[in-house]
Amino acid sequence: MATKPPAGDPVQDAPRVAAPQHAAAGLPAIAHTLKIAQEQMGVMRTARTLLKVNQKNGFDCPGCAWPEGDHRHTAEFCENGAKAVAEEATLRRVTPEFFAAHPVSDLATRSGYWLGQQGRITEPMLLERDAEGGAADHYTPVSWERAFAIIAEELTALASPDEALFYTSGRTSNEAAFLLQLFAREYGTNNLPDCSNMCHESSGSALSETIGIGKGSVSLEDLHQADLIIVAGQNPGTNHPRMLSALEKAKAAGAKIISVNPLPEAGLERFKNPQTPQGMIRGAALTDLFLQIRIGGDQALFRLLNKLILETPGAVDDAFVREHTHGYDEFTTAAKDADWDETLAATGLDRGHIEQALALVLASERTIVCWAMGLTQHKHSVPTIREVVNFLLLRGNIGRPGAGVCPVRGHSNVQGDRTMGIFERPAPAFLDALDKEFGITSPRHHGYDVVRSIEALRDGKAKVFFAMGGNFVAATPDTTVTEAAMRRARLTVHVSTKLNRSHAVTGARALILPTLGRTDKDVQAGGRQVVTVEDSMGMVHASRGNLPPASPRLLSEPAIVARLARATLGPASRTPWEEFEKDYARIRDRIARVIPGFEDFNARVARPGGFALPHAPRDERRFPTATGKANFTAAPVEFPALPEGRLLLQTLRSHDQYNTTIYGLDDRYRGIKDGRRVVLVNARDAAELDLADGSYTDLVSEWKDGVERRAPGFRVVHYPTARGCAAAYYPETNVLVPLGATADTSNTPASKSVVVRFEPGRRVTEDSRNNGHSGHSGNSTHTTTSSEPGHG
Ligand SMILES: Nc1nc2c(c(=O)[nH]1)N[C@H]1C(S)=C(S)[C@@H](COP(=O)(O)OP(=O)(O)OC[C@H]3O[C@@H](n4cnc5c(=O)[nH]c(N)nc54)[C@H](O)[C@@H]3O)O[C@H]1N2
Ligand SMILES: Nc1nc2c(c(=O)[nH]1)N[C@H]1C(S)=C(S)[C@@H](COP(=O)(O)OP(=O)(O)OC[C@H]3O[C@@H](n4cnc5c(=O)[nH]c(N)nc54)[C@H](O)[C@@H]3O)O[C@H]1N2
Ligand SMILES: [Mo]
Repeated sequence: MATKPPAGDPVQDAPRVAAPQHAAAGLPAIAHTLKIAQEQMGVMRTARTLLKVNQKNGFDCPGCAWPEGDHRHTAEFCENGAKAVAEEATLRRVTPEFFAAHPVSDLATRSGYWLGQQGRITEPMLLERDAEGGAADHYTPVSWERAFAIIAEELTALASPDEALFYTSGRTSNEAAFLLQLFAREYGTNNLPDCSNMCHESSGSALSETIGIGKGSVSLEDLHQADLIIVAGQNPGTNHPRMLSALEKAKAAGAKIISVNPLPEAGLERFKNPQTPQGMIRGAALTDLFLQIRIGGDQALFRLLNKLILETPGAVDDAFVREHTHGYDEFTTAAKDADWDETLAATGLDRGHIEQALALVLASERTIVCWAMGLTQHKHSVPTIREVVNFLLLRGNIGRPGAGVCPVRGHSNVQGDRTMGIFERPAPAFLDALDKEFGITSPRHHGYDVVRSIEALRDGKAKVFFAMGGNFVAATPDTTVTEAAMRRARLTVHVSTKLNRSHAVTGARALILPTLGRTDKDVQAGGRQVVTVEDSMGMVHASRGNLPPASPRLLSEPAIVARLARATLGPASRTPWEEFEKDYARIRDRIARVIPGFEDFNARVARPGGFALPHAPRDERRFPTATGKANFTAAPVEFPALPEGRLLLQTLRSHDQYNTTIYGLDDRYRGIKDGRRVVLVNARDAAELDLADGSYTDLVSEWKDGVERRAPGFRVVHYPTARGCAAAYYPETNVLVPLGATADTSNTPASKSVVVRFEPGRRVTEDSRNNGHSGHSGNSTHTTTSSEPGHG
């Protein structure tokens, strides 16, 4: 049975490159899925597990947050969902013997791919400074009791609760998330940074201000009914594959699709639906109009479209504007200034394309705009998304069937975690309800988000770091700075399923707390448990794992928080933590009493398919903003400036990764095989910059702080990206993203628009990776990529 991890740690910068593909899914997707799944799980478990994904009595796919819909196929096929499941349900194990054989100094030289391939963690592990105060080099097994005692000891020793940080990655269930934020607040801090800070925070910021709720306003049914769907800054073929079925269905009903992207993404070009015979062979063309935009040009594009709509007689929905909106005059004044030349420069598009887009927009009665990281991770992301809202408001495209805003979320429960109160800037009304229910006094001052957490660690203001999932040091920007900051902590704790880079970059003491994943059966004193999640469209439903847990020594996430709370808060806490651990229905009872929309939670989530959370703009065209109306906004148009000889680098996902989890070394749709250290550059830019295809280059980022950040040894690939733009995979390129380069208002790292220059480089070989690595120089010249040590 092929469940052994690969022996070596392959060098990742010598890929084979072929032409990019023009269609997604189809037979190769099935073949590739079965290969990866069987390597990890064997044949039987593959069949048993994959049949349960997203079924009404099964578990919620840990892949993405795309909704399931009512008519689920048996095994709605999704290649990358299957890979996410295989990664978790693997039969490989990381045992105490593994840690005895691999000191932390060894783990620190390994790639993220190698670490993840080792399997599920089976026991709580502790790394502790030795008697002389030096750092120990091995994790050793520790009892759960001792682990909680250590965390409690460190937390109670802090001068202030605000010296502790509680990070959440978006796979955490509603129940665990609710307990974690309750514990943090009862303990005394709002320091609840989460992956959302790096992800859709810009969407949340822009939407709450303009429509009054930071979530999307469409259902799956709306997508099926739309006349026009604009997909901007998103690669669904890889990151939300089930969305392609929805787009296919919309097309079949007559919808048009515009895709706005610097890259021609295969999934948006053509979808070969493996569910239907004709889909497998021919597939459906999806995109009607491809706007190959320059990175960061979207605000300018939407602003000009808005001006053109305003100039078209009868194009504005006057009644909607009058009745439901605020700020129209100021907005129209700003929009009138939109300028063709400036827009063409900002977007790199030609006039004809924009006119075609306008024609499709004017012909549509029901328009939806979908977006993801291509819009959220720029300095001007919040005004960009506000401009998208202006665009939809103009023609009344919010709060009626087939129309609306559709930020497509990433992690499977990232939206639910926020609903549960994982937020460093909670609303006072939320805290009031929490305090009333539990008889506690939550702190009212804001906590740290992700970037501010790193700064606090760096500056010695935060000393204990606790992560509910995720891979903090690899996912965050400015790797060299971040890793040095993390090493200053007194204690770092990771609740994890799999090994990752963050376990090798630790504070003075470090704990790994192994936990159940979505696929694992969860049995507590009160019987078999289910958890709940919220998808990208505000549907809440149950998730029930069915596999025997990876080890008998795992605790569930709710159990970990409950025990941590008891150890830390002691008998003074009146919260019934023990009851919560025994029976998650008791947690849901409390959620029902604290969070609006969850009334009668247990009964409603027991229904197949769950229930929809209320959404005032969608349901009743009511906009709970400061003005009581939907707000037009009028920000100045911005776009990134590009100095001579530089390109704008976006850091994105390959087809074989889930964020920092690397499933494999291929990016099939983009024609890349066996390697990740590649940089995609337009052939004409490459000619000007003297970057031959197949040559090796160092990427050097330029930022106003004057610090030089370098990621060495990338293979140049000539690729049909927009002019002036380049693309390379994250997390290897996070070393290039300055900590201070964030979006205005949302503070999201601007990881999609990094100004880089190119210097001749060399392939990183097996030897150079094991010698040349200095993990945390922290001084003015950063010359290593410490997130993928050795590959840099
Ligand atoms: N298999 C798989 N699924 C995933 C994930 C994964 O890693 N693997 N990650 C999950 C998570 S947490 C998230 S947030 C989502 C991420 O989903 P995506 O946002 O689709 O992920 P990225 O790979 O970052 O792709 C960004 C897209 O935006 C485009 N883009 C970049 N800059 C611009 C720009 O300035 N303007 C426009 N219009 N387009 C631009 C890029 O070319 C690319 O197509 O996926 C989720 N699902
Ligand atoms: N340069 C650049 N940086 C980025 C991005 C980018 O596009 N470019 N994207 C950003 C985005 S959108 C996001 S969301 C973040 C992602 O940031 P994170 O969410 O922190 O990172 P992941 O790689 O998703 O976390 C993977 C780890 O989660 C753990 N895990 C998996 N399942 C479970 C579970 O069920 N329970 C627990 N407790 N742990 C589990 C495993 O140990 C695994 O190693 O990265 C951000 N960083
Ligand atoms: Mo994300």
